[in-house]
Amino acid sequence: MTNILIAIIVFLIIALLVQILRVSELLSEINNTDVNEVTDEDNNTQGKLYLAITFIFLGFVIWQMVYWNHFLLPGASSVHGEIIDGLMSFTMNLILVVFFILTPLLFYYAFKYRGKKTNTAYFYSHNNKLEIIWTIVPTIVLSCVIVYGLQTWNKAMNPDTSQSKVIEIYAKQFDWTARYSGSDNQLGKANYKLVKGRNQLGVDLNDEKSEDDIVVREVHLVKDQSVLLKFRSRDVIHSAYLPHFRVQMNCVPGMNTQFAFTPTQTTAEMKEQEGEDFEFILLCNKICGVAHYNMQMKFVVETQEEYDAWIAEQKTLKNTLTLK
Ligand SMILES: [Cu+2]
Repeated sequence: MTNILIAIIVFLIIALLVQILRVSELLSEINNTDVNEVTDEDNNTQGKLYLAITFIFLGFVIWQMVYWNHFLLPGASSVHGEIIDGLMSFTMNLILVVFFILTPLLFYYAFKYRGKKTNTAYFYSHNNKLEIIWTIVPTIVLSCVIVYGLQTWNKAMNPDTSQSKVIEIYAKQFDWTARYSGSDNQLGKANYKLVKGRNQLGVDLNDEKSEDDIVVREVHLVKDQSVLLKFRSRDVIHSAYLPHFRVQMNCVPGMNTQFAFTPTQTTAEMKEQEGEDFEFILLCNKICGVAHYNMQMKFVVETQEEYDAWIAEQKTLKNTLTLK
């Protein structure tokens, strides 16, 4: 109802403006003047409005940056996340510096060269020196940004995984399940054809590597210890997203993808920093269906002792499936 009323009001305001315009046209016809003629006074008003807009617009940008700053993620909680944050702040700062220099100039020149009755246009075809400067300077700056970006990508995507603990993250509509590879650090084979009853991941129980695999609904990691997440999806493309670790990887049916990282802060340390409600979470970042928003799994980062105590309580998959 409110929306209909707003629409009617907007329509009436437009109708009113049209009528005012019509009246002023009729008046000018009576007075024998041309309403479409632009006077120097009009140009002065427009020029000053440009100057006012510069301050209002830049003020609004600064206000947004300060007022909404708390919506940004806290600093990265992983080794590679810190270099990704570094790239992000470098790029943002570069953009902001250019923005805060160019925007005032743009509006100032619109004011400075506002129309005047006595002005005539100056003919200026082109200037080779200027063309060279504004081609070469952006080329050098952008090339540096690209090289910096590629180096960051290489460091983040190709870490040494020889010592990483292997954990499988399994996506399906609409939840996550994790499988620890156990003491052999090797995941048993799995196949979608074996998905049955409580064996929701389709793990091949005849494969001896699966003997010590542990299936859980919450992931525990040890601080400063590298972990290699291997992703699978049962149905559609999901995207495993761990914002605090700056980790994101697609989970594609029929394909294995992976991401290795090292957490640098425990959940307890983050709770001290960000408040008691803080949790590391795994989200799905692909709109994969109606309950997509519900795909969440808790990640806990803790000390080696806490982790050992937790993992000792977990039953192996083989045990869970044979204990009816
Ligand atoms: Cu999903």
